[in-house]
Amino acid sequence: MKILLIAMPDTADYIDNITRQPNLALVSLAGNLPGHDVRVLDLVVHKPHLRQPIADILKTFRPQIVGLSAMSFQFDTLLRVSRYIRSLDQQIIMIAGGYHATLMARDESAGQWTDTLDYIVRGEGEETFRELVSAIEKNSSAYDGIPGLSYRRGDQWIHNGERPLLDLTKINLPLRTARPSQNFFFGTWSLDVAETSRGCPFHCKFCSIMHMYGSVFRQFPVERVIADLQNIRAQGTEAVFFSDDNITYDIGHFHDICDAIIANGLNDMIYLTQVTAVGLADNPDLVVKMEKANFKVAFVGFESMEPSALKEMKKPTSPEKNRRAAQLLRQHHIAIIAGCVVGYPDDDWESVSRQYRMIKDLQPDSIYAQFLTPYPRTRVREELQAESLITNNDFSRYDGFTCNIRTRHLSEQELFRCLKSLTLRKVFDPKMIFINAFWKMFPLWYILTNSLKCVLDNCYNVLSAKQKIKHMDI
Ligand code: B12
Repeated sequence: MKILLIAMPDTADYIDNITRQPNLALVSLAGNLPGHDVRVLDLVVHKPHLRQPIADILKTFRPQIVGLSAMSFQFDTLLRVSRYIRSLDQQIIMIAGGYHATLMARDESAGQWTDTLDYIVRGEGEETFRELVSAIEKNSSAYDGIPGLSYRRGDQWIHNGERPLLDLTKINLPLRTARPSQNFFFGTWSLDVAETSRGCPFHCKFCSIMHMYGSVFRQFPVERVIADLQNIRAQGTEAVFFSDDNITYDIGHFHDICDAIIANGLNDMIYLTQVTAVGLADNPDLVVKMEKANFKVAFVGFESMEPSALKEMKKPTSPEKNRRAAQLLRQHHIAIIAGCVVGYPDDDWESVSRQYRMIKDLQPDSIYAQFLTPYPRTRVREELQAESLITNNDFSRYDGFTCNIRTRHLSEQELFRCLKSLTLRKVFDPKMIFINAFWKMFPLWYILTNSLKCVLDNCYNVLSAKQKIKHMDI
């Protein structure tokens, strides 16, 4: 069968200013559909002009099945893309997957999807999607035997039981050649995304992944990871972002990955990854090895320097661990993107400013400052709802950088203005400029693309007290 897989174009402001990431899920699905002709379209490459590239590939490739992937803030776009495709070709079978579809398939709001979607794949998709495609190919309507599938009967969804978590040793490598173009970057490096594990056993209240993987952590075999990295290098890609939720959970496995990267001479590529502060702080020798393996950027979920806020959010770290992790990364020349979250129920202007200042004192190279966001089906959503602290339920605004809450002391506008003015002032803070690794890595790009855009965006944000909406032509 001819299968077109489409990743949504929506991105949060901060992301646009520093990276364009390919969707890993869809090339993983493509690698697990032997015998089928699969193409992957990352619409982020084409935004805001989406109609032409979609119409072109429908005309030239003529897919029978279209699979669509979206996070919660991208799902509105998914529905519009799906309806646009239907307006061009009534026969196409439309299938949705990914976070929002998994979280909300059984929610009444899914009733609004039946005009355009035929199937929903919940959870990990490699096996469910393969079984669904072969059932469609055989024209069999025996869908009730496929775990993890929701299928439409008229305007009703029928939900099959959950699929157990996949055996990662049985998942084929991603088919990265299924993408027509490799136009992705971090700064001035060409970029691709890979994974060495899935899942995280922690229970942070704002996180959605336990609805995908429960609290189970699974590792991919080291040989498989190396084979995947060799595929990426063979395409001439310079840098790889590891999308693991918690690559520092199994320290032994991460050591083995670094050793294998070095042993296979793959440390001529640049590595970026998300890490936990606690994982690094307790394992300084790991950071030594990360440097040898050519890790250059670490996205660290510090989240807060306030013990009560960390406790409140069940985030297993402490201000001391955060400081230690930051110190180790700087010592080993790994740039720090500091993740921090503001807008906890008791936050006021002073506490948010203090938080931001304390995160800045970790001397990061960039600050990824988000508002506490009540993503669907998270513990934090229940708690904020119970206190009527959620000010907006339109999930298309849930990109982490738009404020959808208030606190007991700040309105949504006040909280929004508070963080955006701190973000604006940061650009001119000598402490964030002169020791900044990104300045050294890509000076011109960092000034023109990152800093200038950050200033323009946040001037607009502070003056208008609202996040700019990015419109697409669909
Ligand atoms: C990599 C990543 C990023 C990257 C790049 C994302 C991108 N390409 O845009 C960066 C760091 C930029 C990022 C940013 C954000 N992210 Co992010 N991110 C991830 C992360 C860690 C990995 C995603 C991934 O590649 N997983 C590996 C692949 C193989 O798994 P998968 O995507 O789940 O796909 C599988 C299934 O979902 C399913 N599937 C998926 N799509 C489809 C489609 C079809 C047709 C089918 C059949 C099946 C299917 O099958 C796949 C294979 O099993 C996830 C957490 C996670 N582990 O998934 C968070 C996650 C997706 N991000 C999240 C969020 C909220 C964001 C932000 C909006 C805010 C923030 N927290 O930073 C921003 C903004 C994103 C943007 N685009 O601007 C949330 C989404 C929650 C929700 N309800 O939507 C997650 C779940 C994190 C969390 N802790 O809750 N993110």
